[in-house]
Amino acid sequence: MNCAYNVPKIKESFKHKEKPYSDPKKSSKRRHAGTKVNLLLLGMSGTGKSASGNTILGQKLFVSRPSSKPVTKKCQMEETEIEGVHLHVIDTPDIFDDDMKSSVRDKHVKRCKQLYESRPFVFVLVMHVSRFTDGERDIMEKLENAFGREVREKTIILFTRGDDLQQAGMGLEDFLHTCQPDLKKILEKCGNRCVLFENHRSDSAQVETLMDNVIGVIEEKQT
Ligand SMILES: Nc1nc2c(ncn2[C@@H]2O[C@H](COP(=O)(O)OP(=O)(O)O)[C@@H](O)[C@H]2O)c(=O)[nH]1
Ligand SMILES: [Mg+2]
Repeated sequence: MNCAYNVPKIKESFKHKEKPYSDPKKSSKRRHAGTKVNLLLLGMSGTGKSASGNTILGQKLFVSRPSSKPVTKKCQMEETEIEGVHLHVIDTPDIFDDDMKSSVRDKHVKRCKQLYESRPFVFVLVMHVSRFTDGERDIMEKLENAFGREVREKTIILFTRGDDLQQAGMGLEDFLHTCQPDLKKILEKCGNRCVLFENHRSDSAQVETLMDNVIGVIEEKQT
């Protein structure tokens, strides 16, 4: 009897004391509505930079196709708005290509800087989930040489071909636990910020996860 009598009382006090639940991610996103961000897609040829750009944009604006030769020859910028954040997505050629003349590389790096430096920016280093090449072992050093030491605080690693993992019955966590020590070091240098994309799927959750990381980088910069 007592119990039955007390129930409404407890509920009433709960109602007055507790604040309505607020998802911290959602309120952080609301705070960033109207923010302008440049995303620079970087990585080796064929890793899926252009395809990932198209997934972020929600439309095929960058040329992406299988090829033994680089397909993207120059920087291209497109824009979109996601959850109120105004994004400039910048696709790039493979500026880490050892066959590229240093004068050509310098020209691309200069162009990238012109495109991204006007607003808060985030680097997205695109890597193929099941292919880690020799050229990628020192990719952070190459990035730092080109763009400066702040790349460490501003880089998110985006692994493509998420379906390869799924077909092997693995998730991103399993992959990260079992990956090569050199890849682990790269991840550590980027604060372990990474996301998994499958560009053959138009799944908005992968873009949302990327946006959570982008906002994380921008907020760290402000504090
Ligand atoms: N299965 C699969 N293929 C992908 C994915 N991302 C890119 N590709 C393919 O990989 C090839 C190279 O992609 P592209 O975007 O041109 O690479 P980029 O040279 O880094 O710009 C294309 O045939 C894409 O369709 C992915 O997530 N899954
Ligand atoms: Mg490309």
